[in-house]
Amino acid sequence: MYLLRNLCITAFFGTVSLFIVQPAKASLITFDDLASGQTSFGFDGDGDKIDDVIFTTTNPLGFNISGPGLNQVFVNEPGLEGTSLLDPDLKVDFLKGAKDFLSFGFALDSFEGSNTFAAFNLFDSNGNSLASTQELGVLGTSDFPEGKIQLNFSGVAAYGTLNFSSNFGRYIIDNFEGNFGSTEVVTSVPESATILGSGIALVFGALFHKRKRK
Ligand SMILES: [Ca+2]
Ligand SMILES: [Ca+2]
Ligand SMILES: [Ca+2]
Repeated sequence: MYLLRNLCITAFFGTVSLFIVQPAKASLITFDDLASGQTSFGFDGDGDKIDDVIFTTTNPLGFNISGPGLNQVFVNEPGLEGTSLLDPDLKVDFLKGAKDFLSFGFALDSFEGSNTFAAFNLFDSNGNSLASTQELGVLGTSDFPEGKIQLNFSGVAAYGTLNFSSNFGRYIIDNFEGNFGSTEVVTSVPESATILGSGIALVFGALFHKRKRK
């Protein structure tokens, strides 16, 4: 009887801890395995060999991996570098959707000014606009204007377009962060909760055992 009750309590607390879902943790795309000349770059967050996020350009010359060089605030080369002469210059598809927020750093081959900016537009699967933002590049610790785009939104984003404007026609982005629906949401058994559950079960079990003996 004692053993059965103890087992039931252990099972109960074990089940409770199983349903604790860890908070969403964002994924970071570093572009460290991008090769120069590619016209698309895929990110496979969950390692199932199917890309979850794909960046593409219509420029047949493709991307480069290095831009302004040392001392950048928001870019750690390699990054994704390309022409800013198109509109948009870059498209990003979220094959499993993106949620809550997206952010990335950028640098522009340009002087500072009102024509030195990065713009980001986000759409759902029906092509409806979810959110958009535009940031001026400003001189920091490198020789090139830089900035960081941060876009918070509700709903599920299917794709985004990026447009850059710079005097000398080039941009670079890096550290593209977001919840892409692949590796971020993890349902698991947090160790501390399981240990706590087992501990409580043991204490309860011991109490029942004592009472029965009395
Ligand atoms: Ca990088
Ligand atoms: Ca995948
Ligand atoms: Ca452009």
